[in-house]
Amino acid sequence: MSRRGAFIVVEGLDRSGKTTQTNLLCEHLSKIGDRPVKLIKFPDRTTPIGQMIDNYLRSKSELDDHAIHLLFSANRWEMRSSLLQLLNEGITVICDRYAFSGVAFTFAKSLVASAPESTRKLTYEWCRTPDAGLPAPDLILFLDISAEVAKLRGGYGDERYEKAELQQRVREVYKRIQDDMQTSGVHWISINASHEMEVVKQEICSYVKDLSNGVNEPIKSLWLT
Ligand code: T5A
Ligand code: NA
Repeated sequence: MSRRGAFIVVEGLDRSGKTTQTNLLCEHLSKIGDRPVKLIKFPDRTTPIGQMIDNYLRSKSELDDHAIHLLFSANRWEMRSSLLQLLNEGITVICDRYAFSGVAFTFAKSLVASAPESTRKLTYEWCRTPDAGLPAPDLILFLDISAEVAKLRGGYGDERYEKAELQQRVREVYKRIQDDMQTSGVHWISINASHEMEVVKQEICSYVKDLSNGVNEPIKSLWLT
């Protein structure tokens, strides 16, 4: 396995089906590819930083919006060396949420009318900066769904960010990130996630074939020019 593993990120709104689809994708790539596949997710709630994030998301603690943003980013940086090691060992890595969630959710908060003044002053650039330099994915699969349809799915409403206005803003910010990524040459595919699970799965599978046996190019860095 001289080729490094592919790094595939799945993004989307809450309840868009990321966990369902990353599991299915993992199975599919294990079948069609010539190498092991590993599934990771952010936030990784198992580390000390991840536990702070978990408490915050479940409203067991309060944090300034800047501070929680930096914790989400730190939670990715603490995984960086093991992520690179997996890819360099030739393992395909599928990642449930990444830096794009970080930007989408924090910047969306700044667009909500009732946000505190310091949060309303957050800029898109500020939101991107802490994640600049992390390993860049080879492919981003964005599960697109309206906040209304997502809301009808099981469990919606338990965590802090699962509110209609914020989710609507998150979807808008993801569109901006999509444009941003296309101009930077990173492959971003938007998938209609309101279809049945099997239909979404088939569409996702149609985009990953080329990556199943690894990648020849070096790993790029995110948001560095
Ligand atoms: N966050 C995250 C930040 O603010 N900054 C960051 O940097 C990061 C990384 C937690 C929160 O943290 C925020 C974003 C989030 O608000 P999380 O732990 O990933 O992030 O939690 P969620 O995204 O909320 O994960 P969910 O479990 O809610 O949603 P999924 O994974 O998108 O959806 P899934 O697969 O669990 O499916 C949800 C339900 O819908 C059904 C499933 O069976 C399940 O009941 N379902 C479908 N139903 C109908 N049709 C389909 N096609 C379906 N697919 C799934
Ligand atoms: Na999930």
